[in-house]
Amino acid sequence: MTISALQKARSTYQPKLPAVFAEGKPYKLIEGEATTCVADQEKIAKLFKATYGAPQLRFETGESTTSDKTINVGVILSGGQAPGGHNVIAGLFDGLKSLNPENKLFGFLNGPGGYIANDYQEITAEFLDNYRNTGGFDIIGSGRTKLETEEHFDQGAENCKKLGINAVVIIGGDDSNTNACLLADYYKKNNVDIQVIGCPKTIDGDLKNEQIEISFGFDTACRVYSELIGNIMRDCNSSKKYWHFTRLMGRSASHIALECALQTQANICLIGEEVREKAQSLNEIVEYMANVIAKRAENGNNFGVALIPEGIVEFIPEVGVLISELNELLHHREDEFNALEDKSTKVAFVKENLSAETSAVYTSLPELIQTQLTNDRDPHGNVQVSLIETEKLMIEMVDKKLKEMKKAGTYVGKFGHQAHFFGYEGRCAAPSNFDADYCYSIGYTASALIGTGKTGYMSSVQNLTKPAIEWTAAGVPITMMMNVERRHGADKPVIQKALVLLDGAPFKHFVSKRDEWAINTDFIYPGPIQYFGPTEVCDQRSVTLELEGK
Ligand code: FBP
Repeated sequence: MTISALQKARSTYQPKLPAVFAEGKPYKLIEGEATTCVADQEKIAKLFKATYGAPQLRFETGESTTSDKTINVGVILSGGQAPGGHNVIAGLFDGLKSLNPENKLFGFLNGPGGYIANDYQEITAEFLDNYRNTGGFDIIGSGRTKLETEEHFDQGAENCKKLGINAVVIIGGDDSNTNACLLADYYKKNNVDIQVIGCPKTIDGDLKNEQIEISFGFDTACRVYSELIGNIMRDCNSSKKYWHFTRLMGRSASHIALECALQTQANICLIGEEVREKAQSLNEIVEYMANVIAKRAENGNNFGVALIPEGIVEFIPEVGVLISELNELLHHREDEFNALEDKSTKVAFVKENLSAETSAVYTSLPELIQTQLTNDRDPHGNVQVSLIETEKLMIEMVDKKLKEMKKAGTYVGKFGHQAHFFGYEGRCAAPSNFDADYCYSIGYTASALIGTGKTGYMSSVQNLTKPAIEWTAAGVPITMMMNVERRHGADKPVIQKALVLLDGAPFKHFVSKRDEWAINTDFIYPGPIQYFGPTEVCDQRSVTLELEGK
């Protein structure tokens, strides 16, 4: 197999570990106080009788408390790709081998579906070596099948039994870790001898809390997008003729857009959580953007960069209502809808069957967006925001608004525009040094949790603004992160999603600067991720992490 010169050089990179694991010394487990959960304590305690209330854990150098009996472990990659997944597996593998060289690691193929179907591959040292420090989840593949019914759990246990597997590591986002928690509780309650450990993954950065400082992949993905945004900024600052409307991934939370705005100082960045808090209508958002464009035009600057988080559509009150009415309609009348022949009859069907007010909102949207809103739902019946071209919606509406302003004499410029969507470009990038180290440490910590017989824990590496040697390795009971939410008409225990906090340091910093960045051309050009060189260039932390750390 031919590999790039960078991949070859990068394969020799030895990811850094927290001091407790770095020197291969024995380590011991320290148990903290019993825990509760973020909300709905009684309900969560009842739902997770076997695992609720477990103590927080951390590892320290000292007389070993780990078992050296042979362990076989299964690993699953779940959901969207995030840079560093291969290093979680590498850390897990190396950690397991350090406990006992006879330990084995099996990868279930293509996500949780492989766990149910017993599709697996043994991960050997030779096989793994091709994947160290690389992006992607292709080592074993990923998938979005949900592991949530007792039949799935029993089938998985049956498959583990055949392979002699005593522990399963689920690398996933909030939903997959919620299911890891259900799985751990189910096995413990039924005396099934399989431990379950979760690892916090998602570029969206919305699986975080006091114990999980950031999900892995966020750092690298944001660096890739910021590099591209910076390049676009230099281009538009050179030709001075386009506004670039750029949509960024993030299914729900706007962390990615916010981080990219902080890294590049874009002229406009919308934040979904603020839109919801202020109940801003689509028209108000369009007015805000048009006013910034008009103001820059007054100074002769008919160019700029606007960042739009893909999840924003669901935060705009009237569009959020439209999407949930649409989800209901297409769920309940799916067959009727699917039988319709072409796009225009589908759009007409939707217009007729929404409530009058919502139908008016739908009708006011550009035709392209009307069609996109009726596209296929995800496996849970929700609209797939990554398929809605909000950047084009905004361009069309802003263009209309600017024409009105021109007529009224309040806009003097020329609106040339380009649309971009950055998402898939960053999800499989070679992990930054931070993600390479962080992921390897998360995997290694997972092996330590397994070696000490724990279940229902998320592997947690903390103190991340400090150099890796000062990081701490910990275990957090997944139940601690749970609350009860209404999902599809039923109360469900779920890990609380971390949205952008409007009183948090990153957002506050952005607010203190955004008016300046809107009018001036204060662009920062971050350039590509650097893997080799001075530490201030290669080991930077995301601005979000730095500001939250302070
Ligand atoms: P996860 O939450 O599973 O990590 O995935 C996040 C994400 O990358 C979102 O940013 C995006 O909306 C979505 O996945 C796209 O999903 P898909 O890969 O199925 O197109």
